[in-house]
Amino acid sequence: MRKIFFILVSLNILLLASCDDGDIITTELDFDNNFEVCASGRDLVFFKTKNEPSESLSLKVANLSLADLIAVDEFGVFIDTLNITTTNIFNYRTYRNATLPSDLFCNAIPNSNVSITQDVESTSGTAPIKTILTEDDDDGISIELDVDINNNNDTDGDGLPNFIDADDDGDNVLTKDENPDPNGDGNLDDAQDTDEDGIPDYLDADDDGDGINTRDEENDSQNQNPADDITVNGLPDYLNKDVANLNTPAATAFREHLISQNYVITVQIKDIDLELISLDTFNFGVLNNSITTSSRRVVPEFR
Ligand SMILES: [Ca+2]
Ligand SMILES: [Ca+2]
Ligand SMILES: [Ca+2]
Ligand SMILES: [Ca+2]
Repeated sequence: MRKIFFILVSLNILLLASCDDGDIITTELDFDNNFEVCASGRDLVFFKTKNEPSESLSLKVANLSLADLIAVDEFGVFIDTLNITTTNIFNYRTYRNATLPSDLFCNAIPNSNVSITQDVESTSGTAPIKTILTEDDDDGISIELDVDINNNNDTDGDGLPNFIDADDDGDNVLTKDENPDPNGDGNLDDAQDTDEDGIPDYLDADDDGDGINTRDEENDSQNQNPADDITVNGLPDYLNKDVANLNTPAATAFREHLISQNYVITVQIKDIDLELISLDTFNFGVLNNSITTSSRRVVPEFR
């Protein structure tokens, strides 16, 4: 009789097939680290597939939505542990198909071209899920430098820490447009400093040193964008110390900020029993899906 055992070695599963003649055949199930998800009614199916040989691992989850997966708390974290049951079933399948179709899961009508050769399931175990949200201002400064270089997590005091503040000095000119790293080498020593006062433009409230704050140099249109107020020579007034119009109304609002969001959603499979297969812990991987990237818009309170 042919017996099949699975053991966990590091992050990989090794398939040991003990044949009648005593030979041991070892096959590595080397799924990559990503998994996918599809919604079916009120249920989700987490799945991952591979070819050569064609195999899949899947977990059906009842009463969980894609929105639930990114409903993080104030610290940007969502944690849940799903029970693998007769409702939430974990499956390992092998297929006769040389290449698996992209619509393998979540079809109301199963793909008639798919031929399953082996289908084993576990109705016990758990599936811990963890989501971690990271946000960035995409301002051209790494998150690490955005925090450290200023020794002040919120330079302009607008409530947005520098690593998610696209306008670090609150002058209504985006940091990425104030040339914080002209040669793009990650070293900010060459940051643009128009008035040469030792404070780079992206941290300087008065870039040209004419005594008028940059955000107040909107001589043409008061639209929270000093970059489009140009009086002479094609140079924005906020960078031209020879243009300082004291009659221009002072700024009354901050510009809108766009903050990008990235959700890293990981799933583990613990203590499953696939008939002849048992696993303590298997890293199902990181979700690859469009819901993991998003953004939010903020207009900081003016101060
Ligand atoms: Ca800020
Ligand atoms: Ca700025
Ligand atoms: Ca300066
Ligand atoms: Ca100025």
